[in-house]
Amino acid sequence: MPNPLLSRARDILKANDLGTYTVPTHGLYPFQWNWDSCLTALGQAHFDEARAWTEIETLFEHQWEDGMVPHIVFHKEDEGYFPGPDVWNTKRPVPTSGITQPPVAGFTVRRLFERARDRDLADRKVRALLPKIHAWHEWFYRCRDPQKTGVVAVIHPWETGRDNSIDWDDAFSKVPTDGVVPFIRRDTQHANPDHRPTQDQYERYIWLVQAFRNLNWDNTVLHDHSPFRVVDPGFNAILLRSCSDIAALAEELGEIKIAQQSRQRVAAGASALEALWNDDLGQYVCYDRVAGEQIKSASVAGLLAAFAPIPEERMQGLASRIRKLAQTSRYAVPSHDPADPRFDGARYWRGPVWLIVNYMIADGLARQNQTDVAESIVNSSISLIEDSGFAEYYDPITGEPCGGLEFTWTAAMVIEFLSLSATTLEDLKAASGLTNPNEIPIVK
Ligand code: 9WN
Repeated sequence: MPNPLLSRARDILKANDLGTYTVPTHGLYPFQWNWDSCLTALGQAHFDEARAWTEIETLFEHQWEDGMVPHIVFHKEDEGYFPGPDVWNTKRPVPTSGITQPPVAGFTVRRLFERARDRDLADRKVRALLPKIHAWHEWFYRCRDPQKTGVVAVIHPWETGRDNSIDWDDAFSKVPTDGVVPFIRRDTQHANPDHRPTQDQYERYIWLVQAFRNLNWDNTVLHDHSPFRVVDPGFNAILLRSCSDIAALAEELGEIKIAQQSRQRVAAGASALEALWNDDLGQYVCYDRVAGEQIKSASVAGLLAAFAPIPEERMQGLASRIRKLAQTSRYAVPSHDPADPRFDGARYWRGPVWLIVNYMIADGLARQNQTDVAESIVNSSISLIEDSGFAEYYDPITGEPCGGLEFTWTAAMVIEFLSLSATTLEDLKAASGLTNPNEIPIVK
């Protein structure tokens, strides 16, 4: 008999599918979001490979000429979301936001390709997508790492996808709020305001949007003009993993230049990541490029670094850190350390568990031989869904479902987790395309 969670997950993907893209959930998020779509495609592919490729293709149809792939594509008008296209005013043929999101597309595309049942289709799709994904990666290094440090900065908290993380508290306090045009939030009409960012944070989010808009969304100047420039280890780990994955694809398809450039990015980025390691916390942390110092905040971004090829010693460190967190939290993996007085189990990225993050951490741990911790994350994630349904995020202590309900990427991750746990963690390694572990440039 089919697992009821699997059919529920499939129903949610269908209900949120608008044909060529999928909304994260109706009401709260009525447009296409960048990393949501890429992770959603992984779930879709189990049922309909062609539909999964379309999800990624639709996103890349709205790539900017400079290479950036925007964080939201406003396909249709909808008054239910703030800030809408008029606030961004990016002057695109189809309106988009003007910032980006974690570049998980490279990872997704490789995984879709490795698992493809329709090989011809996958071959055609990857050949077309590869140069676009590579252009996005190169955009990051050109526009978000002008000093060529090897790691890229984000210039808006929304870019990290971890909007109100405790990581930003100090750095974000330097973003002013004067001159912000009064606005009405829509998010708090759809979701419990106690589970969402504060009004003060929203004013700073909008101040940045207005400032970038006044600079005509010119990515050659935004980085240096932004009062918020943070290097996030989780974000960089996703970029490095995607570079490494498209390098492998490019080699297979004979795209030598893409392969070489991507491998160079991985080598430089993986060694630059080392400067984000914090011995006191036993994990990676963010770096405030404006203040010129590490941000001593124990968030899940530092654990998400496991998704990238990192040295074995660091991987072991992250595994033991996750084991310790499991003693203070009923469900893995809290987005912030519950021992920190600033932890808030229900408020968005200040404590709650997010299934997509669990998925990427578990994947990274498994491919670098930390299978027991990976397995405990997979099992905890499935229990959470059994106990609390398909929410946007969850309180890690109580399991309370928070934010939007019937959530697309949660459903996609459930499909992934069930297919993994139905097999074994050895298959997770195989699923990552790691037929030969030496193919991944692990930094020693
Ligand atoms: C702003 C869609 C997105 C996710 C982000 C999550 C949330 C948006 C918002 O929803 O952010 O981009 O309006 O709160 O933080 O990770 O991509 O699910």
